[in-house]
Amino acid sequence: MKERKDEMKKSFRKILVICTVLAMILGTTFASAATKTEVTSLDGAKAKVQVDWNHRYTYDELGKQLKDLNKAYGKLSKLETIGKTHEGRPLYCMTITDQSVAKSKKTEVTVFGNIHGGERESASSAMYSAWYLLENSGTTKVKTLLKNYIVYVIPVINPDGYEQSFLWNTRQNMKPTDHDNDGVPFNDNYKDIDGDGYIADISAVDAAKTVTGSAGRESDDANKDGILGNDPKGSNIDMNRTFDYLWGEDGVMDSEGESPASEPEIQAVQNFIKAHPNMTCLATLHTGIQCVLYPWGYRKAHKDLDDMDDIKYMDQTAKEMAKTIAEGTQRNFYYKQSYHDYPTYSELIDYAYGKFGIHPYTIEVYSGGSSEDSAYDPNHDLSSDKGCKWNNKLPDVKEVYYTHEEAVKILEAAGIDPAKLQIKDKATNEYRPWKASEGLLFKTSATAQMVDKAPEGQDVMVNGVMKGILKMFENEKAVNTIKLTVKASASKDKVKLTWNKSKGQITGYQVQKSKYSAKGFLNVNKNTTKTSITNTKNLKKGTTYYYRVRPISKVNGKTTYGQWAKVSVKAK
Ligand SMILES: [Ca+2]
Ligand SMILES: [Ca+2]
Ligand SMILES: [Ca+2]
Ligand SMILES: [Zn+2]
Repeated sequence: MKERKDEMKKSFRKILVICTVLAMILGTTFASAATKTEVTSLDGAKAKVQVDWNHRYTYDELGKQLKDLNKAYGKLSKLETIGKTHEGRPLYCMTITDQSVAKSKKTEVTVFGNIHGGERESASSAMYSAWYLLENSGTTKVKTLLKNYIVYVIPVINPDGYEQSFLWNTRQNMKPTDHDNDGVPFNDNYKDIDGDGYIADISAVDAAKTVTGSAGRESDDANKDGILGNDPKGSNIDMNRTFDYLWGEDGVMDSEGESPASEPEIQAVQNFIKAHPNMTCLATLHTGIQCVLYPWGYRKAHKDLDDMDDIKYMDQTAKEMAKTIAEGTQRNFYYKQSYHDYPTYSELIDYAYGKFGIHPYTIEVYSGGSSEDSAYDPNHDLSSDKGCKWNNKLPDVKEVYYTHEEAVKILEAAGIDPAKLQIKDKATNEYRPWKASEGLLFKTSATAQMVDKAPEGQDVMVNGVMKGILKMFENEKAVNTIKLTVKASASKDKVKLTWNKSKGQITGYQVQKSKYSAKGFLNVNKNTTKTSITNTKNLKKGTTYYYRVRPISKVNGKTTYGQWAKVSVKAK
């Protein structure tokens, strides 16, 4: 045994030497072979573009990451600007696909992120999908995917809101707005004046530290009216209520802007969707709850309406996505028709589905905080929002009390005249001067303390959500790319055809027959929803018949066909 072992050791050593030499010669080949193992957020060190998925990046930094990815994977990616924001920031769109395969043979899908500026986890998640696909483009899985799909990633629809949210979390865009009607927009934005880096809500308090009124929110009162933070950056517009679909028809004018698609960011998104009529599905990522939602936002599904098959299809896909994301993140997620979460008008998903028949899904990627029942449960009822929290410990509300004298110093250092400071009195709800008997209490919420941080476990979140997005891709094959597998069998006076139930936007199947292999085909059934058919008419014993079957997709009046799959059989 011993000798044998030594022999083995020797030959093993020889192999090692050969391998080392080979590795030196074929260094580059070995390196590229190594990238074939999947790179995830958790082992991102292997990636060409280094990203810390637990870091909160600025919009400029996200732009840099996209440019770096585009440089590193130029053959698979294209980085474009599809528009500009009010503040002049570019709206990026990254196209990811294997360009050697013709466009007509691929399914077009889109990932949108961050229509609501403060929901930055959604931007990280969209960025991750671009990063993941490119960094893993050497794996068989992603290679195949990029041959079959064109993936568009628009990671941030609202860059201005994204940036403002480093100061104060807001979902709005930055259309210039003059909240205090002094003729100058945004001339009392929030500003940290006590030097802790965050924006507090300020209360006037008496000697017993009981709140006597509100002193507004931290600012340097640039508009000099004595009221703190009364012209902050923010438009009062929720861009996800401004799409040109049933705009304004809810009868409540609140956050939907002046007219349909009034905002440049949304015009860019609408133009992008219009320019990609073959897109079959999209995901639009949000933060705030943990779920997958599908159309409609404005009304319930109804069994008598002709979109019911489609609604059922999206319901099933949303369920599979929610399940996949829950497993991937090890947190609970749910799914619902968007209306049942809460009714809304003129959302991106209603626009995309209502106008173009695209299957759109809202994915809400994160709900901060924790509740007693938020532990991951693999058997969690996917239709219930119960326990769908990320189970993170968020910072406690921070309260700092300043005596009148201390507060005067802080105000003066910020250029504010303490004698002019206005307090909205708690009892009268009217403005009045700040009293010498009052101190100030700075209260900083958990959200305000999180403006520059990513939540704990964001790296796990982005990876799990990516799996849900891949599930959406897989389910949503464009019908023109689908070729079925058809089998035929003959028995006395009968030919039976069966075919597979393929995933994708299929609403029916067309079946034709001919005596010739390449001509003369006539319909056996123009449109059946079944996956088998029995032909008894016009069969002559001993004659060979040719059949062909293709899938049909009819979404919102638009009919598309898949490829013919042929089979021949001799009648009995
Ligand atoms: Ca103003
Ligand atoms: Ca502060
Ligand atoms: Ca002011
Ligand atoms: Zn949102």
